[in-house]
Amino acid sequence: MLVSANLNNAIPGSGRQYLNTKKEVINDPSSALLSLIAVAIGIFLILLSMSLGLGLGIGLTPYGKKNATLIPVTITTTPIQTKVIVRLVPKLLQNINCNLYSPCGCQTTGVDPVFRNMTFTTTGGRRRRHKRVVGGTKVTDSRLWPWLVRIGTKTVFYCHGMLVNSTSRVYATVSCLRHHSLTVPELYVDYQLTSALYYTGRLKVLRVIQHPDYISYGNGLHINDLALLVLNASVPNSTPICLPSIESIFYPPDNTVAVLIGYGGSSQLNQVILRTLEPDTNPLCSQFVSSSYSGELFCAGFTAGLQDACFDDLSAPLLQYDIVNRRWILIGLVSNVTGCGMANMPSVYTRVAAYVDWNPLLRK
Ligand SMILES: *[C@@H]1O[C@H](CO)[C@@H](O)[C@H](O)[C@H]1NC(C)=O
Ligand SMILES: *[C@@H]1O[C@H](CO)[C@@H](O)[C@H](O)[C@H]1NC(C)=O
Ligand SMILES: *[C@@H]1O[C@H](CO)[C@@H](O)[C@H](O)[C@H]1NC(C)=O
Ligand SMILES: *[C@@H]1O[C@H](CO)[C@@H](O)[C@H](O)[C@H]1NC(C)=O
Ligand SMILES: CC(=O)N[C@H]1CO[C@H](CO)[C@@H](O)[C@@H]1O
Repeated sequence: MLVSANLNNAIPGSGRQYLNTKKEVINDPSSALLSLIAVAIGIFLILLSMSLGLGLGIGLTPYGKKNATLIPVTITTTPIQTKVIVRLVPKLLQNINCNLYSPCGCQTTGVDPVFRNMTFTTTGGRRRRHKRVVGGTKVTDSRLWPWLVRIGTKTVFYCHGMLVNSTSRVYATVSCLRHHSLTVPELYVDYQLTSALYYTGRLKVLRVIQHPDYISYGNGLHINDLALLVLNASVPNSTPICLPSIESIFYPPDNTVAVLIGYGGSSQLNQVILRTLEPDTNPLCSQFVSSSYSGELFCAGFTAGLQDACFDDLSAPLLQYDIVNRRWILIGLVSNVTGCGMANMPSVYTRVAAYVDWNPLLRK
């Protein structure tokens, strides 16, 4: 009776009918009697099974019971490996004083980024659920990284981009644009943005020039993963980032101090200090980038992880501070994220220095 009443209730507008039926059940003396009998049988069955279980337990002693009580003891005696990892701001990044007269790679406002020493307490291979740059600090001033833009449609932004050569040209990875099927004419960039709350402006992408030798392998390797976007106008109050001065498949060298900036899938911009890892000399990187592709890709991160790009940071820029010329240089773009801060899983970057001579900038 109750079952059919519930079914009736599932039909829209039949709630009243359900209430009526329920009332009937309560007032029906024969049903009440049946319920009482059912409850009594239930209690009897529970008691029976409990005594049976107890009996079985005793019957199986000495082993069964003793081992059962030993289980929680085993758990508490397993030591939880807690480690404290401190990563200090390298000297190079302690007092940045960018050259305001540089044609590229300097904040025109004279506002330089400040980095923080980071302390991590880790309990081993814990999985991270973040979607953006991990182990870094929030960036709340849009003047700090004026070269960074976000690329997407009118409603959703997916990939990171960097102003290069002029403030109307943007570097991004082909893999990110393709992953999100981003094509002209539905392509836009947002600029000078640290959070969705502080939106500054938007420009239209007129053209996308993909590297002609871009190849994507099924295993997550993207070779020649670089595209140039041409904007419909210049980003105001900005300068482009600098590029490495000479084309090189060996730049940057292993263990170079670098800064990754990214919004992830959220709107909050984060920055983190990383170290580059050369695939030719570093097994941490060669597990992802074989020697055949070490000229086009490199890694950045740490053996212990904790600081890294995350899954929504595709195409995010990796920068190096050139202390001699006092300006920032673009050395990498996130091509693949393997572990998002997990130990032994550094992210893979397009080696921007390998493409200095790939110059579609003059082809309008
Ligand atoms: C980071 O730590 C070093 C060494 O302990 C210290 O000299 C420096 O002032 C600290 N930097 C910041 C930004 O806290
Ligand atoms: C832009 O590219 C042109 C052509 O290669 C070059 O002459 C110029 O110096 C570049 N400008 C900047 C700011 O990188
Ligand atoms: C460029 O595109 C943006 C966004 O569609 C538009 O608001 C702006 O007027 C355009 N500027 C020029 C110079 O066409
Ligand atoms: C990144 O690489 C992994 C394999 O290491 C692959 O499964 C994944 O699809 C790749 N992701 C992208 C965005 O290429
Ligand atoms: C599987 C298991 O851990 N068995 C243990 C149960 O407890 C006895 C002694 O109490 C051990 O000898 C068994 O190895």
